[in-house]
Amino acid sequence: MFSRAIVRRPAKSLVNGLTSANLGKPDYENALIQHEGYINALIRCGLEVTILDALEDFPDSTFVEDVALLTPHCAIVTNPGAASRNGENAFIKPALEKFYQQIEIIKSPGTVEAGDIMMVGSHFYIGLSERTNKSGAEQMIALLKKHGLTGSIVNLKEFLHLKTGINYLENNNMLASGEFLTKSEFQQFNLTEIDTDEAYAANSLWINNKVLTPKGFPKTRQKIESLGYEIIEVDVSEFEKLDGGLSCLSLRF
Ligand code: CIR
Repeated sequence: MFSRAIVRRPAKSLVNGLTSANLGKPDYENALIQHEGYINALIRCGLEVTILDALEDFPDSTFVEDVALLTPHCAIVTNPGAASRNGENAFIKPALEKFYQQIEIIKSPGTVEAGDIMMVGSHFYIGLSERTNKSGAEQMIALLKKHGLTGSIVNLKEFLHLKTGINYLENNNMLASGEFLTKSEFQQFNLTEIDTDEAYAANSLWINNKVLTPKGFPKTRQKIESLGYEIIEVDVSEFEKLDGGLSCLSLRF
């Protein structure tokens, strides 16, 4: 169970964020409204939410999940692989110091964005992507080990980050899309296939036995409901325009 979350307000520069989505530029005012809706959903899940100020120099900084991995034992500040995001990491550390005594850091040449990391109990799956390299993943595994946790590497080709295409809903339930459906390490889980035309909703988010799903993906919603979860639908269409999903918008711990 989680008790807290950290989010960062979208910057006006959000409109210049990285994207491959081809859905047009996000609307800043609407993004602010949707971000508020997202915070309200976290509160409905029982979380106390810390809201950090926008960082205008970093258009993608609202995707705060990528700059740290928060575990029950330690926090690990990452080193983003995207040039325009490298530097966001320095701004998360002060916020984490309020909650964590043990803060570790991923160092160059290692790069990690924590959207590539999926927590399953005390094990962490780490995707090797365009943003997370082998050195970063190996540093991450060593740091996890130091704190009594384990990690393993997953290769990926089709998705921006690991959790763009696969997410754990606890109770052995996992949502998976595309290349993740057939990977051997995930066959031990109860895999729910997310159709290609709803692949964005593979990034649905378990929080305290509720599941946040993006608005507008009815097949996925129905599949998650049939697993027995209460759904909270959240409109994050402005963030979808920047390849960002529900998990990307917060750190939960
Ligand atoms: C980026 O390309 O870095 C942002 N536009 C989207 C980041 C999404 N974060 C995530 O999947 N954890």
